[in-house]
Amino acid sequence: MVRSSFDAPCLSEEHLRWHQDAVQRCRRAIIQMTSLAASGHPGGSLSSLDLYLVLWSCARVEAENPWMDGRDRIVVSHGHTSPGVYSVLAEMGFIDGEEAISSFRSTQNLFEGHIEREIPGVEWTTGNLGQGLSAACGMVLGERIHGRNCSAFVPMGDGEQQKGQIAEARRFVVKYGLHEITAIIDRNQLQIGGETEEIMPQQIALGWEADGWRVVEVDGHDPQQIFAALQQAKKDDQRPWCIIAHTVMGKGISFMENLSDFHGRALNPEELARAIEELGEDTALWDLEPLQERRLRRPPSSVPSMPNKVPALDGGEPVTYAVDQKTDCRSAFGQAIHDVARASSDGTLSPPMAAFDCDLEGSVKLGAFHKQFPDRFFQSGIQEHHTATCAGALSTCEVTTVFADFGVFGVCETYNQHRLSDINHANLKIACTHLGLDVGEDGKTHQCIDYVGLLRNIFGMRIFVPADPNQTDRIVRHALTTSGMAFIGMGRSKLNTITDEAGAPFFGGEYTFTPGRLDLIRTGTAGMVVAMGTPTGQALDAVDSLRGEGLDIGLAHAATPTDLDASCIASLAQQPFVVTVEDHSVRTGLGNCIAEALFGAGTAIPQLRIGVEQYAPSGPSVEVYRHCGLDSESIRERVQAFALERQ
Ligand SMILES: Cc1ncc(C[n+]2csc(CCOP(=O)(O)OP(=O)(O)O)c2C)c(N)n1
Repeated sequence: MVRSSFDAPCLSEEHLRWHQDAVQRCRRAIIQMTSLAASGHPGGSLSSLDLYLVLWSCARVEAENPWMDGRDRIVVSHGHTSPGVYSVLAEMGFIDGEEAISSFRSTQNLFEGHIEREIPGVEWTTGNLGQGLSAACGMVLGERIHGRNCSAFVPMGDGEQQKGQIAEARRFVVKYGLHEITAIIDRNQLQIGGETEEIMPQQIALGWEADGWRVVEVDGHDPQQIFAALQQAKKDDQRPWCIIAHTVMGKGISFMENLSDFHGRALNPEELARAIEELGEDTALWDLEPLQERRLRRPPSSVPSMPNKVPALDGGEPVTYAVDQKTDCRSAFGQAIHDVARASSDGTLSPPMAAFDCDLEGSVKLGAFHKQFPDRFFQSGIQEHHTATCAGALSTCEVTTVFADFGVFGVCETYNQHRLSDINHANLKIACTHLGLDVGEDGKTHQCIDYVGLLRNIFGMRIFVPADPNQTDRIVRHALTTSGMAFIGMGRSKLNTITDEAGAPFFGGEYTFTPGRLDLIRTGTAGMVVAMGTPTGQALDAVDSLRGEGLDIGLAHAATPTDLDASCIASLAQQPFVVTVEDHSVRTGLGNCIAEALFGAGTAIPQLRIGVEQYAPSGPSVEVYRHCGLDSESIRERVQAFALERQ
């Protein structure tokens, strides 16, 4: 293997000779890998191959130390070119080539169909096209926050350029002067369905230039040209560069060249024999059998994986909002994140934290954080897809990162970005306001009534839904100081403080937030109301009124609806019935979670689900809740009727 650096004047003769030999070995590996797996994407792997070889042999990355701080980041955005990436990583000593070839696309190993961040040398799991540039932005910000410098290179497909998130990301790069980033487009003119210009005409160069990038075009199979463009891009500290590399799909195997058919198809046995011949090798010596045998034997993976680093933050002192101090959960969130940031700052240094906003700063209450830590606040505009990915990637760089937005944009609009961030072991905190029906007069377009149903599919996501500002304060401090993905959901309105039977703040003072626990606000034996989030105050009024009439109903709050303690469920199962109250779709929210948990515990008690049954109209929140039967009087009536039916 020959290595160089972008500080060298050009690629040496020795490097060029090695490159030509290495290209052949990698082509061989790509063909072997995809043929053994009988699937995969050889076409784009072959067209991107020269780019990958120049990048991995010249960037500041080390096979011996693949996760070193301050390394350059090679973020391959068109993750389907995994055979090309794996072949080059093997060539550069990051991974064992035989293991990659024999286990490609098999369940025993990490060499998946699309590149995985777990593989040394791979920075971000991609495959959902359009997200790589955003991820690179997060990584470069992460290095900057830690006072280090790196370059980031983002190879992408040309069909991929159709994806809108890329335009969002390139504007962000220019706004924040992230000139460390260089985009490299594999312009092979083809995508799955044929010619890129036929599938969707696009002015690739003009688009990038219009957003402030310097665009250059190179022969994507000439290593010296690729090197020169990358070197100049790296030197330019004024503008980011986009290198359009003209390539040939299927490069190096004549009958595969310029055919979109080979975008995502492995060779059949006859084609394989022809390819071997073209690679100048003896078919008889090209024995796939040992590799096939190894594939079937399924030896365990020997691949070490990227360590997860999470900063230790100081949660600070919890705040208690008094009973007469009516406020909204989002303000409590704004106060708590600011508190944690202050408690975690080291003298004049900002904390290892960051917050992203999409043009809703005042509404999502990031003002205080922004004011005190302007270098940690990122105004990303109405570009939620980019923001979600960028924030997710930054959160993997030892920076606790908050993405604050309205529920409907921060969850519904960006679900797939969060899913990919979770797959990438992100540590993102998604703080959503204007959740449920509590959006003011904005109406059904803005009512996020499906967040539990959506987010519970994301295996690493913890879902936190506070009942009032006091619980919001505790939950925000908990989410920021514990690792992993977390969602905090809050409404818009000022809420009454939830009180205990003595009239003191229930979630204040000595209260500590414990995930999984059902917080028992009122004990009772005639049935239990379990509420979630904003309507909890209404449920409390309803329950207190029924208790005043002699019906001994209890009230619990489920702040972690998808993760309920077995012991809490066991005591709930002792009740004659349960009524769930939520401003979430009744089809997929708290009611479902409780029903599942009870069923899982082997109990079935009668259940009434009060929730949102249809898209709701515009109107002041109080009226919208009444319209949907989620005001205290409607809840009281339905609980009473349900109790009576069971007597
Ligand atoms: C968001 C998203 N939509 C669709 C796909 C399915 N898909 C995989 S590759 C591909 C075509 C990509 O074309 P291009 O970027 O030109 O890559 P190449 O054909 O050169 O390998 C599509 C549509 C995807 N992976 N991600």
